[in-house]
Amino acid sequence: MSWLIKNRDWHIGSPQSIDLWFRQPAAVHDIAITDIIPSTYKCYPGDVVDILVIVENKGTSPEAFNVTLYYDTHLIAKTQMSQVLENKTSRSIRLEWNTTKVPLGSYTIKAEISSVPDEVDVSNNEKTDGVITIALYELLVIVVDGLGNPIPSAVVEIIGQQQASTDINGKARFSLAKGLYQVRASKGTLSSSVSVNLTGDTVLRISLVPPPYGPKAEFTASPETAMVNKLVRFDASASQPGSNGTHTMLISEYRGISVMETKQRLQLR
Ligand SMILES: [Ca+2]
Repeated sequence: MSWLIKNRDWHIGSPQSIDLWFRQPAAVHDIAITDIIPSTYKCYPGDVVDILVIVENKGTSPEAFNVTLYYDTHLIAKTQMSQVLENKTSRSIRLEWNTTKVPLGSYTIKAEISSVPDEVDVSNNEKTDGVITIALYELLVIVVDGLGNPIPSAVVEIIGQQQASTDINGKARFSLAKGLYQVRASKGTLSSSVSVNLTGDTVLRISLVPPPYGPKAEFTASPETAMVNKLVRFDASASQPGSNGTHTMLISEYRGISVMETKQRLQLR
C-alpha cells in the first residue's frame, strides 16, 4: 500500500494539520502453475495415469481459470468448470490420462492455465515437467531342471506370438501386452507348458523334469558256460541306476539266487 502526505501551512509553533490521501493499490493478477505430479512415470497401454497440476494464485484477488493438460502436443484433458482460487493460495487439480489408444513411447507432459484479465506475468501459465513412458509388460521366463539349475538354449514359445532361446542363465525375455498367454518351454525331448495372466512385469519359472525311470540290470557271468560243481561269478556292476525325475536313484543292493535255490526252482518246474 502506498500513501501521500500533503502539508499545508506547516511551520514550527503553529497548529499542525495533515491531510492524508490513501491510494488504493492496483490489483495484481497472476495465476501460475508451480508443479506437475504424475502418479507414475512408467505405465502400460490402457492404464489410467493420475496427474496433479499444482496451481497458485500469486495475485491479490480471487481468480477463475481452466487447466489444460497435454502429452507432447496432444490433449490429455481439460477442466470442465472454471476453477476459482483465492488470492495467495494454491490448489492441486487432478486430471486423468487414459492411455488406451496412445502408441507405445515416451511423452512429455505439459500443463497450461488460461490467463486471467490484466495478468501481469503469463510466462508462468505454462509448465512442462516430466516424461511418462508407455511400454509393454516384461515377461521373464526362467527355465530350470529338476534341481533348479538353469537350462541354457531351451526354446521358450509364447504360443501364437513369439519365440526365443534361453541364455546361459536359462532366461528368455518377452515384451507383451496385458492378457492371458500360454507359455511352452522345451529342450530335446522335454517340454512343459503353463498359462500366465499378464497384469504387470512377471517372472515365470518353468521346470523341465524328465519322467522317472527304473534301474536297468546288466551283468556278466564268468565262465559264461556253467560247469557242474564249478563256481559261476556274476558281475552286475554295469547296471544303470534309475531316476525319480529329479534325482538319480543309486543301486544300493544286488541280489542273486544261489545255486541251491536254482536247483529247487528247477525241481519245482
Ligand atoms: Ca501468470
